[in-house]
Amino acid sequence: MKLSRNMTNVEIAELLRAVAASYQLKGEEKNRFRIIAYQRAADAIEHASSELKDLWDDGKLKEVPGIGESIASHLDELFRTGKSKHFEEVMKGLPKEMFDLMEVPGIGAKTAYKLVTKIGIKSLDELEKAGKKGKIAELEGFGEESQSDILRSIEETKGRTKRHILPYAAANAGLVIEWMLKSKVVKKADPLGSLRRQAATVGDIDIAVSSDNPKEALEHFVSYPKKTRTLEKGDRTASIVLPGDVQVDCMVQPPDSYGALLQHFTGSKHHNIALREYAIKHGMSLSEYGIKIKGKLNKFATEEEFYKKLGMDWIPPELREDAGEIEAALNDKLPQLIELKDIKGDLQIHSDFDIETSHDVGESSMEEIIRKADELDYEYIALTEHNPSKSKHKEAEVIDLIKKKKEAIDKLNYSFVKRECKSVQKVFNSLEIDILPEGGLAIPEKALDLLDFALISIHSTFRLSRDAMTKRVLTALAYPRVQIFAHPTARKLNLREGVELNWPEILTFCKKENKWLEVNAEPMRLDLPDTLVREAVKAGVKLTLGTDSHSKEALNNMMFGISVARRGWATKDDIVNSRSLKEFEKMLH
Ligand code: DGT
Ligand code: CA
Ligand code: CA
Ligand code: ZN
Repeated sequence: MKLSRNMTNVEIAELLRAVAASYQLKGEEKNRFRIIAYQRAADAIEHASSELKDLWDDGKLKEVPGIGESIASHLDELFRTGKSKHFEEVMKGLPKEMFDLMEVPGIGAKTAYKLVTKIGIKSLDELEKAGKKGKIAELEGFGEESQSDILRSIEETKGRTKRHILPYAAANAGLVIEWMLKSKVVKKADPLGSLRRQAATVGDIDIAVSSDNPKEALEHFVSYPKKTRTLEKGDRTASIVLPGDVQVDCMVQPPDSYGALLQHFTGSKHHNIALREYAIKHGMSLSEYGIKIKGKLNKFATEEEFYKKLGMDWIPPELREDAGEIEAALNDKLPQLIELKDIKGDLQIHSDFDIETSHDVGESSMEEIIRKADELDYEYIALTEHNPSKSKHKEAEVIDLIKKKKEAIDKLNYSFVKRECKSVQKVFNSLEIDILPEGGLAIPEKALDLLDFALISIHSTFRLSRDAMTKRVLTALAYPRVQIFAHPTARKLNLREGVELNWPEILTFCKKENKWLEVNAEPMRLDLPDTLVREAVKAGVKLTLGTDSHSKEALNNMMFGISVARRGWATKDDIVNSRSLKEFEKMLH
C-alpha cells in the first residue's frame, strides 16, 4: 500500500482496515477499542458522499461521523505530507501482501498473515492456485471447508466490477451539475443513466446539458476543477474522470430537443430497446434528437411530450427497466409511486444506549435521534438496538438489559416526547434480534413481551442451503411479537452476495401471517433489492422502510430506501410506515 496526499476514499478505507488488522495481529488487549475505532472509521469513509481529501481541504474532516480526534490528526498529516509516521509504525514488520488478501470477504488479518507467512502466498492469483491444488486445506487450522469458502469468495470478488454506491454517485453528480450551471451558455443540467433511474449502484455518471452553444458548454465541462483527466471531447459529448475513478459523461443538446436527449440517455438499455420496437410497429423511429415519422423529425423540449407522442403517460425513470412499464403507460395503469414526503416514521434506528451487544452500537443518544426525527416531521420512530450479546450474558441478564431499555424509552415517551417534540408522538421500543443458525432467536422468548414489536435479521452463517435458510427464517418469523424481517437478503453492495431463500414461500408466509419485509435504506445494503420489492408488492406483502441509522445524520438516508421502493413499483399503500401513528398501531395488532 503506497501512501500519498491524493489517496481516494476507497484507498483510505483500505489503509485504515490494514491499520486495524495490524493492531489485531499485534494482539494487545488494550488495542481492542482502537481496532473498533479504525474499522468504524473505514466504514464511515466508505459511506461518505464526498471525497475525504475535499472535506479536509474545506476544514471539515472532523465533521464526518465516525472519525475521531486521533484518526483525524493522522489523516491530517497524510493529506499535508503524503506520509503518516503513525500508520507506518503500526504496520511495520507485517508483510504488505497480506493486506491484498484481506480484500477477499472472509479472510481476516490472522488468516491472511498465516497464508503469507506459512505458504508464501503473494497475491490473489497465487491464493487461488494454492487453493485449487489443495494447499490451503493442508494448513493447520484450515481444512477442506474453509478452503472451498475461500475459493468461492475469490470467485465472487473477481466477478465484481467496482460500482459506486448511490449517494456517492449522486453527490459527485450534484457538484458537476452545480459547476455546469455556472456557465452562461448552460440552461439546464440533469442526471441521466442509472443515477437518474436511482439504481442501487452506478457505473459511470451521465449528465444532460441544455445549451445553444454545445462547444462552449463542453469546454466548461472539461475544465471542471476537480477532474483528474479528460477522456474525450467531441461536438456533442465529452467524458472526464474524477478522483476515486469516477467517470462522468456529458451530453449536450439545444433546448428544443432536450426532452429527447433526456429520454434517450436515461435508459435503461432494455427500456429503450422495448420502446424502439413499439415505435417501429407504429411507423416511428426514435433517437436522441427526437421521433421521426414519415421522414420528418419531431423535436421535444420535454420528456412528457416525447412519451405523449408515443401515446403513453410519462414513465418515472425508476420504472424504466422493461418490466411492464410500457404496457402500463399505454393503458393509464402506472402506479402512484411512494414519495419521501409520505413517510411518517423510521422503523430501524440504533441509539448509543448500552445494551451490551456484540454488534455495532449507534453514536447518537436517544434524545438526539428523537429531535432529528422531529425535524423530519415524523410521527413515530422505532429504536431497534441489537440484542444483548448471547454468549456473554445469562438469560436473566439479557431480560434485565432489555427491561432497562424499555424503562428508558417509557420515560422518554412520558416526558421528553411530550415536552420537546412538535410532530413525534411516540417512540416504539423495539430490538433487532439475530436469527440463530438453527432458526431460534438470540433472546429468551419471555423477553419478547417487553417489546412493542421486534425486527429479526441474519448477521452470521450466511451460507446455508436454500431450504435450510428458508426454514431458519420462517421459524424465527413465526414468533407473534416478531413483525419485521430486516435487511432480508443480508447483502452488502460490492462486498457480499445475498443469502439464498425460497422467496415464494417467504412471501406466502408473510402475506398469510401479516409479517412485514424491510426495505433497508442503508446505502451499502438497499435490501430488499428492488426486484424483490416488486415480487413482494405483487404478492400483496407489506413493506417497511428503515434507515438502519447508527447516527442521527443517517436518518437522512430514507430517500435511498424510497428509491428502492419506487423501483419496485411500491405505492403508499404497500409501505406500512406511510401510515399515521394511529393507523400504524392498528396494523400492529
Ligand atoms: P451504468 O453506467 O453501468 O450504471 O448504467 P447506465 O444505465 O447509466 O448505462 P450507460 O452509462 O452505459 O448509458 C446510459 C444510458 O444511455 C443507458 O441506460 C442507455 C442509454 N443509451 C442509449 N444509447 C446509447 C448508446 O449508444 N451508448 C450508450 N452507452 N448508452 C446509450
Ligand atoms: Ca451511466
Ligand atoms: Ca455512460
Ligand atoms: Zn442488521
